Amino acid sequence: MSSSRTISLMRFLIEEQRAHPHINADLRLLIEVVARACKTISIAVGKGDLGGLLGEAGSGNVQGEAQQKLDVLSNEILLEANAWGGHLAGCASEEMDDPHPIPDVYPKGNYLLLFDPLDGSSNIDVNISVGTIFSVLRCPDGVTEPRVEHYCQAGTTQVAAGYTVYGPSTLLVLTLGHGTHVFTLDRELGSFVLTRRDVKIPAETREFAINMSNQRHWEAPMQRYIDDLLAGQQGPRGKDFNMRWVASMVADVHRILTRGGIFIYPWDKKDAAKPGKLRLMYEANPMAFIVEQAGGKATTGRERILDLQPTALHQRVPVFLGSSAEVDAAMAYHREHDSQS
Ligand code: P6P
Repeated sequence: MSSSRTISLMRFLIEEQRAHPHINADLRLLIEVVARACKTISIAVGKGDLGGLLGEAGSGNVQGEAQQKLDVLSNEILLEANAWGGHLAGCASEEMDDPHPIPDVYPKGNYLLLFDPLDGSSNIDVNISVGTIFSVLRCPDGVTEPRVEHYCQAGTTQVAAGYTVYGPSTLLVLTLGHGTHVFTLDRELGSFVLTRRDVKIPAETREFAINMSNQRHWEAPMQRYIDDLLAGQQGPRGKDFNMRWVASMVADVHRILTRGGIFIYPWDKKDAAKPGKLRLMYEANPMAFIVEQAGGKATTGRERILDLQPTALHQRVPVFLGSSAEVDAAMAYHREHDSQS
């Protein structure tokens, strides 16, 4: 039950607004609307087979991926929730080729919302945790019909970012630029309650997350880095490592946020034209903001993700993120390789 000790998301946002004036009423409304939409998604995901929403929708998205029914529903829930509030100038989604304008019947606001409505959705049919990832940008002054170029802002310009995990409990992880905080959905109250304030990722780790089946396709420094992790105590790193790979970025990142680790989705030559698998604008950038606010690091293996200047809405990027000392160690392998080539 709620008590004066429990801090709801709404109370947290009001107290953050008092402390940081850039958090205005529209941004507060945006976060609350997205959180409410994620509660609806959590209910739909939680029904599993009983909801008649498992399996493929029979359509594909701009990524060339088959859409799950819940991908389509989650996308629609987020679009509908954010249409009427007057806080957004537009939305962009992994599931839509082009930016989505706010219908003319509603007032427009000063923020741009980008999201992956249901990350890891290929895991839904096997009942593994999935989630929503979102990023908030300011719409450039004077722009009322934002186009792709208005969304293509560096990750350092984000005003907020978050993800949810629809797992044993439903969690909302949020940063507004002043720390990373965790809220747990109290299903009796129907609201998110602050359960961890200002999370910090341990700088060191013995755990890495990567899809090892791609190993033969990685570039040389990546091969050497992982080989040295696998060599354990007898190897150059002088300690044994553990591996985890959920194949849901939200689940892997949340484990890292909670106990440390490094998450890597590097470039591989399976499809050499693609710079990586994960999308910059609504996966890598929001996760990088969240991780950095928790004291971690997020790079491409060579440069800071948040500094990248985007050129396309759905562009992909290699991702190394998590415990700062381990991200530095992985970058050192790439730096040494590059200095010799
Ligand atoms: P793989 C899910 O499709 C996703 O975008 C991320 O959530 C996840 O980390 C990655 O792809 C998994 O990729 O190649 O292991 O299936």
